[in-house]
Amino acid sequence: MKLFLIGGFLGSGKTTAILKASQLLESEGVPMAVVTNDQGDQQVDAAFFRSQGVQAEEVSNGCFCCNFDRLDHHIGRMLEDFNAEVVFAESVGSCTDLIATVAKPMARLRPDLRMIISVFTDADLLASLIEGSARFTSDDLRYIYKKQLEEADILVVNKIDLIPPSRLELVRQTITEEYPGKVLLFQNSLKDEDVRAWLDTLNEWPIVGHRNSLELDYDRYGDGEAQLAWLDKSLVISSPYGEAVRVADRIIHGIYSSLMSRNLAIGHLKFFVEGENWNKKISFTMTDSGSEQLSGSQKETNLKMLINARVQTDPEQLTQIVHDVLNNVVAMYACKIEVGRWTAFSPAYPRPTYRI
Ligand SMILES: Nc1nc2c(ncn2[C@@H]2O[C@H](COP(=O)(O)OP(=O)(O)O)[C@@H](O)[C@H]2O)c(=O)[nH]1
Ligand SMILES: [Mg+2]
Repeated sequence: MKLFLIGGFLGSGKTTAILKASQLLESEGVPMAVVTNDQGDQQVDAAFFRSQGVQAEEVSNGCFCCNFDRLDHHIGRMLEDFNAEVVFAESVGSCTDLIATVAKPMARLRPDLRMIISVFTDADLLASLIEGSARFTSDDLRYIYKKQLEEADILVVNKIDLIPPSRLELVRQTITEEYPGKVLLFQNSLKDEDVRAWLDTLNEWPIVGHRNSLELDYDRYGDGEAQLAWLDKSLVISSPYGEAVRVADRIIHGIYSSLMSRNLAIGHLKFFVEGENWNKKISFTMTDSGSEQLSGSQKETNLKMLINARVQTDPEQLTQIVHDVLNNVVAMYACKIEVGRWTAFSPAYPRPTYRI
């Protein structure tokens, strides 16, 4: 079996690329599965993969490194119950140190597994970081970002469709200088051909005998992680007049606008919305313009919504922002919003199960 470990910052396009790769593998009859991973236990990515017919399990409440046994349990099940030939494991976007805490322990435990680490980076965000204009100002977050890139077997510069060739060239030059010897792919993960090329590179990858663990300052890593508060929340929206889609759009764009107006850097803000016969994932990252919408015209009286947010603030402010938006929307529309399970917290100091 092949284990494709996928790292890279929040919103860099990991889920998008994995989904397209899954569809390509499915069309070839290759049994595959995905393990998602995030700080909370209600994950938009897992719900989204399942809604697309992909076999998906989740490792919750912290990154793979701190929940290694859960990751291994899922991989074991995918091998035994499902005969998976390929498993994609998508790590938390603020996580690093995958070689020491995931790849090496896994290689000891499962020596027959072929493992390859792809790290995704958003071309626009990387160009902004190089140019000094990125929205996240924290040195600790930049530190995590750079450390993630250092671990890549394959470094995927993603979303190349969103920046002009001159900025892409700047990215190419900088990466080639700073990370010599890495295999670089320039990719638009919305395009079949590009994801096909990534899959081909993964499939042809030689078995890696040894990787160097990162030299990592865990205090800086822990500080960076903690600066991005996590929130997950499930809602049920009921509108007797069939306006639930419009209400959902107001919630989505209300939260986004509120974060932007306070100048809070969005790591990733994701919504998974389910109607009677349809569902949609809406996603905002540090680099996009927030224009994505639910298709507004259909009438629905009930919708389910799952919110995942990772934002550079504290959990209290994040909770308050979401709470205020929900109250405003209820005051504006004749609707009911039932809040189900939710959590909000600053991720704890990373304490890996193993570190080799
Ligand atoms: N234009 C463009 N958008 C992309 C590309 N890859 C991902 N996206 C978008 O970027 C956002 C975040 O993607 P996602 O896969 O959820 O990122 P993840 O957090 O790394 O898993 C989504 O809105 C995607 O549609 C790409 O290559 N080009
Ligand atoms: Mg994802």
